[in-house]
Amino acid sequence: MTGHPRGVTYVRTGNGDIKGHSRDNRFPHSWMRCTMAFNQPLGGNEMPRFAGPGTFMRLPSQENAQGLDVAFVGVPVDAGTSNRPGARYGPRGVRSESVMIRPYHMASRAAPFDSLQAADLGDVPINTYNLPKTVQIIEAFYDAILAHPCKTLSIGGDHVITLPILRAHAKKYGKGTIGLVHVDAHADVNDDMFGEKVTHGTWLRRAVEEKLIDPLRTVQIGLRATGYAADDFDWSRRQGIRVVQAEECWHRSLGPVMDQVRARIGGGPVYVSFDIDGLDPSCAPGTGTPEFAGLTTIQGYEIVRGCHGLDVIGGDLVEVSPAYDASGNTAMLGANLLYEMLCVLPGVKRRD
Ligand SMILES: [Mn+2]
Repeated sequence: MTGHPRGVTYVRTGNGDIKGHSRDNRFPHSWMRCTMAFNQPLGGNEMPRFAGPGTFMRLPSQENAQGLDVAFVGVPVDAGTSNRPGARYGPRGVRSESVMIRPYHMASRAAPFDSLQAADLGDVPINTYNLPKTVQIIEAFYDAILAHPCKTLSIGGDHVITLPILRAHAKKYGKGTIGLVHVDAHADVNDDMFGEKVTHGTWLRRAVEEKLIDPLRTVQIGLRATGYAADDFDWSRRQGIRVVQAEECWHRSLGPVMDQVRARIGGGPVYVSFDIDGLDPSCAPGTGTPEFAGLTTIQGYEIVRGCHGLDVIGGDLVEVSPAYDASGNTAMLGANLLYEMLCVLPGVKRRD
């Protein structure tokens, strides 16, 4: 049962028939799903969690963004990675572990699948032998999605993917207008790596230089550990970016930090880019460039939930590398953070 036309309500009648449908034995418990006007994730009481489709939360898959409010997209790239590889398997790993997530958000009462038409658009068909071409392929893929009134929640892939995604968004929303909430252990503002200008450690510098984002409405949270020079963090500050180093977060709730972030970003479009390595390796070991003394899982949730009320236009969760994720928990955490992003998108209803 995929792709309910928006606005159509299906009602289960006394004899088990579904009004508007002939009886469909494939979905014996379909009453709940069929009262919904929007696509629903396949529930754990309809199909065992370890089975069924391999889409994000087992949502319907769709070929293009027609009729969607939000699309999940996999970007299976790790050619931009500087150390441990494997983020190319991130989309598959995150989708696989997303089966545990239920549609209703208990704490905020957000019911995203009552409010938005969502589907999984599958993966960007990147060229794994050619990073520059891959970056072009990603941008064109997002251009096609953003031609529709549809937002994207992307599953990385290493952090290089955020550059072409932002290039596409800047064409739609305007150069220099997009604010950025960037969670990461690393500033990602190197000028080059091995002479290459587009990598997972340079994308943010390129985004500032190309005026894809507004540095004054950009915040980096979780930066830490070691660098080659003081400039590794100070370059960001010189552009007017607010840098919240990990030490500023230790032993604290990030609620007050997010109050400041919302005040700084204010109105206008904002994109959320969440590198799983912003969290401590005790929470998220399955990643390519881990750094210790990072944010906790709870702080990661506080950051995303703290984006509620902002005009969030999209987001990504990057750098999950399943080969270093023996338990699958890093991928599961990544899936949950994407769900948290979904719940703070404008227009998501909160149940009374
Ligand atoms: Mn990072």
